[in-house]
Amino acid sequence: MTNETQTGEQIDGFHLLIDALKLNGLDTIYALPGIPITDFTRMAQAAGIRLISFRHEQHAGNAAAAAGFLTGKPGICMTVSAPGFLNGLTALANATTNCFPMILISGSSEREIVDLQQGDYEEMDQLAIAKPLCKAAFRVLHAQDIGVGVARAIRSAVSGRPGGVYLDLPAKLFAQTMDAGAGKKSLIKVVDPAPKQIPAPDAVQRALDLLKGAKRPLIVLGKGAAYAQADADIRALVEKSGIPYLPMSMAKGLLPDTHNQSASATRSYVLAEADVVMLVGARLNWLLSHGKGKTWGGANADTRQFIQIDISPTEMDSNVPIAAPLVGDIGSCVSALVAGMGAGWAKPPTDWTQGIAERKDKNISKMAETLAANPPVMNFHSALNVIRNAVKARPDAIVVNEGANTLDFARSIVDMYEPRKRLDVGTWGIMGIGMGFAVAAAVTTGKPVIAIEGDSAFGFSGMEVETICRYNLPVCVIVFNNNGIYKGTDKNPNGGDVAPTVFVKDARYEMMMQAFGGVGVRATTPAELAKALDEAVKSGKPTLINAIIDETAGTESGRITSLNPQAAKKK
Ligand code: FYN
Ligand code: ADP
Ligand code: MG
Repeated sequence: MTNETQTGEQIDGFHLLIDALKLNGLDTIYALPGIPITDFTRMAQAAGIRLISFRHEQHAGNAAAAAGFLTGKPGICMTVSAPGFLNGLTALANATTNCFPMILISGSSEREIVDLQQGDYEEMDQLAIAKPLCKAAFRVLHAQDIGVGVARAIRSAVSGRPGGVYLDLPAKLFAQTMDAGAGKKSLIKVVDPAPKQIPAPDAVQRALDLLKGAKRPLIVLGKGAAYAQADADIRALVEKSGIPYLPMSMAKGLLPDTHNQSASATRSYVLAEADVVMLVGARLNWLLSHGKGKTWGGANADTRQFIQIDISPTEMDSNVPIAAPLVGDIGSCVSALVAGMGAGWAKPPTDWTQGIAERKDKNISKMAETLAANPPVMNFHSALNVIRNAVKARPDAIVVNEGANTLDFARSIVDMYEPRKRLDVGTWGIMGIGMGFAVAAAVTTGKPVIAIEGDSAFGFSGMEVETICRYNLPVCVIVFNNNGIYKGTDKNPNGGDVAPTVFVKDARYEMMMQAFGGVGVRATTPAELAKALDEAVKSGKPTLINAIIDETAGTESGRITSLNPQAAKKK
């Protein structure tokens, strides 16, 4: 602070924070007002920041996380202290697990009282609690440090492996004042927040050598590849190499699911048979059976080799040995591979690609038959067929998807055509992301959003339909209503209370949207569903379609029955 910067005018913590966010292009806050941030939300809105106010902090946090994934800038969530902070923390932990950049800013109680445990209003040592659940956590005590705090939060969220950051702001900080000129000078515009990380040339060559020798190569694209926004380079890698690829669920649409090199429709076969597998922004976690076991059995179980592209060096060898680790940002790694492939790159042997094509065609025809059937009571397939057609007609629409069967069936039935158009339960398989993700998708893109929700999954965030109506967002929620978790037919052997997985029969979910001025439709046939969805997408009006699904149609735990030992035994 030098004398020349002194202006005589004062600026407070509220405005320093607003200016620090604006200076870094962070123009939207997903929040829930209350002590001590109520005034902040008003002032931020008055200063031109878009303030999206939620009914529960977890959904505001999920919205910030999805905004981070879609834009590559940290999504900002703001909550009150203690319970509000804890509600937001679930979303922060989930964002970190999924490698989505977000910043949770929480107001907190005064340090002097909290540290002596003297019983302050909403007393809690929030920083200590947040630390193990996020990538980085900071507290700002002095107004002149707000600029540094925001800068550190931004860099921590988006550089290297993206993730969630916690920023603790005690109530007193907001009202602190300092000289306005010095305050302005204390703010930092972060230069190059997510610097490129160029892979080492020998690592690129090692990967190329391994790929070149492969007889049955496979590329697995994960949501890190979608996040990287290196769409053209990834397409070039796939098409120039001629290697079949498998998209993880949120990488669907990076190349259109109808691409002739997609091996989605014969997933089990390619995982079991591939001899060299190149992972691009996908971890070998439970979703890929940790790279071993039955899923990865087949002819090459003992000799299979992995190439892994990831920005995090410590991801390598996390489950199985990685023969060719390629550490760097996906854009740089993939473009280096494409350059290194040169002109005379030989496509994979045709017995591999032909074998895949045949199996895939067979499975796709089988699926087409199932989708064409129109059973007397609507089921997952006949309802999802309608959504499949709607997304084909509007490939720019964003699909949000959660549930068990509703998730699993939608993943394979609803083809995606464009990158970053599918948001789902992610790495944890978490329920409750639905309405938060839908709000962020609509707010950040302005595109139609189609939220495909199991009736159970919808319940976690259902109250946010009011938020959707309040901001008049182009979101169409489709509740797959089969009267319960997995299905609606469980019985309590003793009579009395209903079984734990069963809900109120024929619940009128559509009336929830009507209650707040949106459109609500009850659909019992594919034709009714198609009409309502078409109108929703065309009008952009907040809509909830209560799609009545055969209550006997689901299976316990969907496609992950193996993780539910009791259900697996019953099967
Ligand atoms: C896929 N398939 C298709 C198609 N797409 N057949 C025909 N046409 C098309 N377009 C086939 C594919 O080859 C598989 O058959 C099968 O359909 C399922 O494909 P999917 O969904 O890609 O694969 P799978 O085995 O379910 O994937 C494993 C998984 C996935 C772990 C990645 O289940 C997943 O993402 N699960 C998340 C679950 C979750 O989080 N649930 C929330 C908690 S629910 P085969 O090749 O014959 O195998 C709490 O209960
Ligand atoms: P999926 O669930 O789709 O398989 P994961 O979340 O398991 O995907 O994996 C995403 C991976 O992508 C993480 O290991 C993360 O470090 C990595 N990643 C994220 N962004 C980038 C990037 N820009 N460059 C390289 N790797 C990235
Ligand atoms: Mg259900």
